[in-house]
Order: sequence, then structure tokens, then C-alpha cells
Amino acid sequence: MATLIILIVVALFLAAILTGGYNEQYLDRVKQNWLWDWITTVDHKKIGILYLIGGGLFFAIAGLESLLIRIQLMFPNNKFILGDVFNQLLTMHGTTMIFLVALPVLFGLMNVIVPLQIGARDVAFPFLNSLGFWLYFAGGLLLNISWIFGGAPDAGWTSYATLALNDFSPGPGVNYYVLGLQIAGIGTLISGINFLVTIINMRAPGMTYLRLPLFTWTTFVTSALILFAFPPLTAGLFMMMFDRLFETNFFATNGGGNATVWQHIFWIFGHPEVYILVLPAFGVFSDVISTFSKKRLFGYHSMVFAVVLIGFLGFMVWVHHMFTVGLGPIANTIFAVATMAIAVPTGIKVFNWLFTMLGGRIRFTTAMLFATGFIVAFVMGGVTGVMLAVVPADLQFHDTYFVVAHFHYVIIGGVVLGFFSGFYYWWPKIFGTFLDEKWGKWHFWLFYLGFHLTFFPQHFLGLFGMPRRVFTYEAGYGLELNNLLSTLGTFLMTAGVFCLVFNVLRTVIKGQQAPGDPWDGRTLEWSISSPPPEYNFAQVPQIRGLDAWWLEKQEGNDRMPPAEPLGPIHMPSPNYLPFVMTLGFFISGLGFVFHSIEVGFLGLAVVIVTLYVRSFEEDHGYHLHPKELEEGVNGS
Ligand code: HEM
Ligand SMILES: [Cu+2]
Repeated sequence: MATLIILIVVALFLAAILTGGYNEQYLDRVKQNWLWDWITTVDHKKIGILYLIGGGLFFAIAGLESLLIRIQLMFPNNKFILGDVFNQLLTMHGTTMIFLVALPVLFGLMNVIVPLQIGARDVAFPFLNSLGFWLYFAGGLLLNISWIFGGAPDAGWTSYATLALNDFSPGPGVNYYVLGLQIAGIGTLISGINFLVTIINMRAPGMTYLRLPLFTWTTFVTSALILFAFPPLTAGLFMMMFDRLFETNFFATNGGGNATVWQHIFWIFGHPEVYILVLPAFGVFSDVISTFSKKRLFGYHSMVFAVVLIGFLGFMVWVHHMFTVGLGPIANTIFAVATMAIAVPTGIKVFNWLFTMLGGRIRFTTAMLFATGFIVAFVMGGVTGVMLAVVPADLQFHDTYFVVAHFHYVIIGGVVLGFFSGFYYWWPKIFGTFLDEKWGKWHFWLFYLGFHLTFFPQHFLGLFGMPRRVFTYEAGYGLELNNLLSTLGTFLMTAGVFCLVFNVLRTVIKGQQAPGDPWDGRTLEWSISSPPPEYNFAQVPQIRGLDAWWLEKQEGNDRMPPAEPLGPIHMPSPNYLPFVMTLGFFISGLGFVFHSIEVGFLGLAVVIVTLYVRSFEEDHGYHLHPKELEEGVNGS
């Protein structure tokens, strides 16, 4: 408690010093500060950028962790990082990548692009959008300060009971995991619901479901999956928190609990999570491939059907992570068959992408390179996935490097390449400048070759019997060469990421100006200026078909037909409450990590007070008037 008060006082002093001393205009100055602007923003485009920054930050951390892991495994009997620290690095790498990188960077793209693709002026709940971001960021921060205060979690990203309970993981490490993920998870759930409502409610006139661009469709299905997958995770984390903090026995086997239940709960969330990540990437590819092939997406309706089917089947297969638990042959068989069934809609999608490119006028921009590279990598990850779904084979593969190779092929080959593709594709729209194509191609080739070099040999490491999650191995078992290659590949990937960082910095400093429609795009976001004005569309557009913007261009129009007269536009005002509420959650989380019940409840009290303040807040936003708008209209 005392520490907390000291921290708050220090924070106030810091704010005063940074903004030029404490005097009467102190509050005014704070409010004019650019930082305040970003903290209180409710603009979906700015929140999208915040997600990209947050995800980028955590990507750097988790990437560094993987580099350290791989350096330790470069040579047999290496003594670089051993034992507990290795376990912490491994756990934090996996947890950070899945929860704090993969989904948030996709959320960044969705936040900026989805409202533009459906012709909306914002998301349905701008206040919640801001809250969702800050909760994610605070949860991630809480998880990562574990490195400094008390030790990082070390029970693996799956945090299996009973390993993760007090008997085998004393100390605060796993507390950070259960509390950090809960806070971040609430943020994710809130944002998912927001996207669902936005897509259902905020579509421009004429934008029927079967005219939605694929990226919006996949965001829709992903958000529905979030709605069903994250509550089980939250419940599971709650139970584990009770087992650890208050000595309950949900999973503690010595008190009559059942550790297998944790596995079920975790994977009922965990498997759909894979699709939550990869479906938006599918959406990116569909948009990118049709744009750069100058063709309508082949089999649009079957693509939509496949996305929905994959989303549904994603919930039916979680037991393929538990074949070796001993649930019996009938359960194993049912789940094996269900798992293999997912290959069918996935295959439909792959063929549709190929048919879209067939006969198209293809432009190999960086975005398109990432998209085509993805198809190869993802198909390989899919094939090893079907191999893992064969129960007797899985008994051999389980917990070996074969699995590590498989899921990195899926997650990097699908999600990360997908994100990069979308990043290059939409960068001009988001920031109004072009990323450099030459550096983009260096990024692609280094990263892509490095990726295969890192993870392809890991299949063989697994087949040769190297278990995952070990920090060393003996010489003379045929594991040296493949481990060495794998680590060298990691260096190549890192070099690729540096090209990206350099490219972004270069572009921010002296980027070339981008027009509204730099790629000759097909979907609505390309019909307005880059970057889009605060209100997105001066007049909400009328949608007349699939690929709405392409359709208008074909008919010789240089703007979308308006669905409403030019008039005042209602905008939500910025709000600092999401940030304060998040601060409350953060304090509360930190309190519970260290078993300090008073600080825990103090934080929750802050949350409740902000909720109260919010309920009585009378803020109807503000209006932008047509006169102020003229500039935006002509500029588009
Ligand atoms: C950027 C290049 C990456 C490299 C070089 C890398 C490398 C590694 C290595 C060496 C391991 C340890 C394997 C073991 O001993 O079991 C690992 C585990 C893992 N990685 Fe990555 N990884 C990368 C990117 C990613 C990404 C993008 C994700 C997900 C979005 C991810 C998710 C995971 C997960 C979930 C684990 C399992 C952690 C655990 O078992 O607790 N990785 N990675
Ligand atoms: Cu799975």
C-alpha cells in the first residue's frame, strides 16, 4: 500500500516536470499535450494506430525472447541461459506472442479499416473501443513487469495445472499470468463485441452481408469466435486465480480437484484462438490478392461460406490438443475426424485464391509477395496439422519439436505474413505515405527465407526425438545440424524485421505522399482521401454492389454516390475515463499478484467510481458543420 502511494506521488511529479512545472495552468497544459490527445482519443483510426504501436512493442520483446531461446539451443550442452530463466523466456515468448502481438496487430488493422470498408463514421461504441485498447495494454504491461518485480511466469503459455499451482510454481510468476491475461482478455472481449455490433449495425445503405469485403467478413466471424471463446478463458483464469490466491481446489489434485478440467477449459478457448488469429489474415489475403490480380475474388460466396464453416468447426476440435491425456478411443476418434474436416473449407479457400490469381494481371508489390508466400507456408502448416490429427501418430509427435514446427508454420505462415501483407497494403491509407518497396522486398525475402530456415529443420528435430520446452540436448544424437540451422534462420528473420523497422522510420521522416487510391483498389476505403478525414465520409455512400468502389470506377465515377445530403456530422468527444478505469484494473491486478487484498480492492474501487462517473456523464459529443467539411470533400 505504501509503495503504491509513493508511486502515485512520483507519477504526479513526473507529469508536472514533463509539462513544465506545477502552477495554475498545469491542467490546461496537460490537456493540450499530444500525449493527452492520444490517451483520451475515441477515434477508431487513432485507436487502430495505438494497437499497431502496442503490438509492435510487444513483438520486439517477444522476438528478443525467442532469439535468446534459440541462441541457447544453437549448440549441444550450451550454457548461455539455463533452467528457470529459460522457462520464463519460453513462457513469456509464447504468451506474449499469442495474446499481446498476434491479435492486437490484427485489431489495429481491423480498427482502422473495417469502419471504412462498410462506410461507417466510427465503430458502434467509441468509448468501449478506447477502453478495450487500454485494458489490453495494461494487461500486457502487468504481464511484462513481472521480469522486474518478482519473476516472470514459467509454467508454459498453457499454464497447465498442477504445474502452475502453488506447490510447483511458488512465487508471484503465475499470478502475473492469471491477472495480466484476465485484464487483457476483458479488453479483447470488449473489442470483439464492438466489432460485431459495428458490422451488424453501422453498414452504409446498400452494404448487404453478401457485399461485405472479405476482410470485414473475417473480422465479423473472428469477433463471434471471441464472444464464445474468451469467456471460458476468463472463467478458467478466475478458477486458477482462486486456487493460487485463496487455496481453493478447482484444479489442485491433492485437494480433490481435477487438472484435466483446466486443459479442457484452456483448449476450448485455445483452439478457437488459432482461428481467431488466422481468419482475419485470410481476409487480408482475399482483399490483397484480388486487388493485385485486378480481378474479382474467385468464388466470393464459397469464401464466405468457408469462413463461417471454419469458424464453426473451430469449436468442435479442441480435444486434438489432448489426445495423449487418455480420454479414450471414441472421444479421440470423433475429434480426429472433426479436425481433419477443417481441411475441406480451408482447401476451398486456397483454391479460390489460386483461381483468383489465374489469368489475372498480377502486380508483385510487397503486399502481394507476402500474400503469395503465405499460401505456400500455410499449406505446409496445414499438412502437418492433418498429420498431428492422426491419433496414433500424435502419440509420437506430442510435445516434440514437430509440434513447434507445425504451429509456427501456421502462426507465422498465416498470421504474421498476413499481417505484414495487410500492413504494406493499408499503410498508405492509414498514414497517407508510401512504405518503400525496395526495403519492403528485402524485408520479405530475409524474413521469408529465415522463417523456412528456422522452422523447416524443426520438423526433423521432432521426428528425431527432441522434446519441446527443453533447454539443452546431448551431442551425438543427430540434433546438432538442424538446431544450428534453425538458430541461423532466426538471425535472418531478425534482419528482415530490422528492414521493416528501418523502412517505417524512413517513411515517417520523409515518406512519399500517397493519393486516396494508390493501388487502384476495389473496396470502399480507397474511395476517400489518405489518410481519411476525422469523420471518414463527408456523406455516407450508397453501395450498389460487391467491390463497391471498383463498380463506380467502372462506370466512370470519381466518387461514391452519396446516400444523404451534406449536413452536420455528429462526433463523439474524447474521454479520459477509459484510461482511469484501466489504471484501476492495473492497480488491482498488481495488488492481487502480491496477495495484497487491500490494494486489490482499492483498484476495484477506482473502477467502480469511474463506472459511476461515466453513468452520470452528460456528453453528447459535438458536431462538425458542412462549411468546415468542404476541404475534406474536395480533397478526396
Ligand atoms: C519471430 C520468430 C519466432 C521464433 C524464432 C520463435 C521461436 C520459438 C522457440 C525457439 C520456441 C521454443 C520451443 C520449445 O522449446 O518448445 C517457441 C515457442 C513458442 N512460440 Fe515462437 N517463435 C517465433 C515467433 C512466434 C510467433 C509469431 C508466435 C505466435 C503468434 C509464437 C508462438 C509460440 C508459442 C505459443 C510457443 C510455445 C511456448 C510454450 O511452449 O510455452 N512464436 N518459439
Ligand atoms: Cu487446435
